[in-house]
Amino acid sequence: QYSILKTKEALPKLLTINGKEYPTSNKDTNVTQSILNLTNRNLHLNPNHPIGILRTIIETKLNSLSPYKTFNNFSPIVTKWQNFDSLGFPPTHPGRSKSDTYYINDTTLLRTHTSAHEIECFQDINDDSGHNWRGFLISADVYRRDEIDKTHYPVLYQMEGSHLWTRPRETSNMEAEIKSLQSTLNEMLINNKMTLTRCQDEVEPPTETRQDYMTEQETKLCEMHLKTTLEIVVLELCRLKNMKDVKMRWTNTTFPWTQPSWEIEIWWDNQWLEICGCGIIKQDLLLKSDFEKDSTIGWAFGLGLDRIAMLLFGIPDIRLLWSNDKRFIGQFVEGQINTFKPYSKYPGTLRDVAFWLPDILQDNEEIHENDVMEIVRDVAGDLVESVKLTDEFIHPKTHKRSLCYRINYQSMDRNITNSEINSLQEKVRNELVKKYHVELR
Ligand code: FA5
Ligand code: MG
Repeated sequence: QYSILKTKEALPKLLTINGKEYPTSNKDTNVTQSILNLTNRNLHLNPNHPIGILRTIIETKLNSLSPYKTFNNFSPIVTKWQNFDSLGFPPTHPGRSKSDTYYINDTTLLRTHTSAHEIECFQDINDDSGHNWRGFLISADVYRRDEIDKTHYPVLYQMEGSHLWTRPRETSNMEAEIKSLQSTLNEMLINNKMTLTRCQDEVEPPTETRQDYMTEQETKLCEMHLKTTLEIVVLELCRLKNMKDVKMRWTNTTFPWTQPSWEIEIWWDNQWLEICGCGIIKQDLLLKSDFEKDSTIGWAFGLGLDRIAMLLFGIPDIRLLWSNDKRFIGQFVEGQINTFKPYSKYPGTLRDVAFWLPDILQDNEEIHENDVMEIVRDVAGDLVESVKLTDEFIHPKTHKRSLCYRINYQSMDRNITNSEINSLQEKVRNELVKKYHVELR
């Protein structure tokens, strides 16, 4: 699908990505083939992957509050203008550097955040006037040059959201909308017996002043609407994780295209974890998106999905999110926040044990799968990965019942030798006879 791009020396004149050709340059091109190979994984669109599950949960919650148009299929290749200039990043901003960003050439790059699509989404909902969209949601993979370890990966997933009000038609209703959001939040707390503590940062950076084109009242209402909406999202995630006492804080920060701006941190495992940046959209960006001067106000946020997914699903290593191993992907189901069960990277060895049940166990007194499991656990301890019933039948003449169990012997941290497995299997067989008087086959 992609043209070969192995080393700087082998850099082709043109790079073909998803059927489109991009000129390269030795000076600017720093994207590698292994990074390009990640651009078509679309974990956020996989309904049974933690990233996809999380994306759906948040999208569903937000759409229950207001109609947001969703955009989940943007190409990761954007212009420097989309990613930086249009948002007001100064020419010297460190995020632009080749050490932080994957460039395809001087003008084209892999987006470093979903904010790169804000303008086209604003334009889209502006044109789509038949619908009463109140804003948009974008989910996508974003690329940042970084090391690879347990918590860092060159790709992460973000969800961007925005909410707009047209003056004065919609702004006149802001107070009522906020009241409604606040009662939704309070109901969530009461119905789920949860508490929400908003903490204060010790050294709070100064609050940015409001924009001139907005009144103090509008700025306050926009802030309250934004914060209540995102608190509802945080509560929803904690509710699904069965967390009762939620601690979070809002910190002042800056982004080139919002004013004022904030970050959300949540208290998790005894530390503050930053999950989201947000703020009130600068009028300049709305003007670039073809809204009429002074016609519109609104907020935007950008939420990091990977860190939240790792916490909610108990995933210890960010690289697991990119695994194709069935033992990983097979653990997650749409709409559920299952806790990840670690598996061994050493291969397992399957052994079957088949036996006839004694007469007294033919009908009522069953051997439960858990009983077999317990015997195996007793004998093999942590060297057993799973025990499954694989066959069961009744002999037509003797009416005896036969069961076959398949045991997967597997260690988390070493290879187990065959003779070791043989001796464990022998013990399991002996125990079954001793405990349940089965007749081994
Ligand atoms: C942004 O990317 C802004 N585009 C967010 C924004 C949108 C602000 C709209 C205002 C309006 P930031 O670089 O802080 O901001 O990233 C946002 C979130 O992405 C972070 O809070 C974090 O949850 C996640 N994130 C960022 N970098 C990483 C990383 N290296 N690993 C994991 N998550 C990350
Ligand atoms: Mg940040």
